[in-house]
Amino acid sequence: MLTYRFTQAITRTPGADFAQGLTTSSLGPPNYALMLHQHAAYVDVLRSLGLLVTILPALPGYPDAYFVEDPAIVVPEAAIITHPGAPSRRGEADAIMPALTPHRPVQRIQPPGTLDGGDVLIIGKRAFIGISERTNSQGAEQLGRILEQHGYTWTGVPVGAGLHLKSSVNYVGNNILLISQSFAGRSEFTDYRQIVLGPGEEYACNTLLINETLITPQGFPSVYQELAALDRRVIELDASEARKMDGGLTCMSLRF
Ligand code: CIR
Repeated sequence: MLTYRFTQAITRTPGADFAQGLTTSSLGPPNYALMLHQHAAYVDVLRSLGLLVTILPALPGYPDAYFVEDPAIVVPEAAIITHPGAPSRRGEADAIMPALTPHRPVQRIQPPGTLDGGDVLIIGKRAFIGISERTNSQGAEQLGRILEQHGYTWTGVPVGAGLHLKSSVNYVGNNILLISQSFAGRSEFTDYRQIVLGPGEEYACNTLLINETLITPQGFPSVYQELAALDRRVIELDASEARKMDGGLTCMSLRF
């Protein structure tokens, strides 16, 4: 099942303080000029796919705010503003709201529930909500109830290791998931065919499906080959600087 067609995206320019964002990576210090360059290339690709892209300005004091996927979830029926799991990111929720109110009725996750959009994988009318370091079971339950109001079913998925659910599992169309070894075969995902990525390839699980096109991180040639064998266009993008900050291609936009 294909998710609905995207016509728009919201992104945010990385701030000069972006290197102060949260990270567990040991890939070295990120470079701001390169980050801006890679972000601009990302926006260019979204535009080349026909999306109308809104670029919000950097948000001083919130170095992770360009990972706009986390403070909101957008479905055709609503926008849900989250209560991000990391205290340093909570202010991003109010900041993203004005960009969404023109497009969707807005609902909100309330504390003590916490939720990051990176934990939310929606495939058609089915939602998988990761319970992770950032998303607690109250947050998942609140989102699940909101989605139920709009006709969705949902399943909570314990994430264990890794930042978010979508660090390890993403939908690539045609009923296929791109999934890390540690999630492969889990009971929640048995309805899908799975392309399992092995050790060293996990980062490429964070591949973004925009309508018929897959955008995948550069540097994973065998993953590229597997994706190219699907009946889709595949675009590689260098996400090295976002990766140093534990982020990837899905994290840097809200699509709707
Ligand atoms: C964080 O730790 O919150 C950011 N440095 C990275 C967030 C990545 N977002 C995502 O995977 N959706």
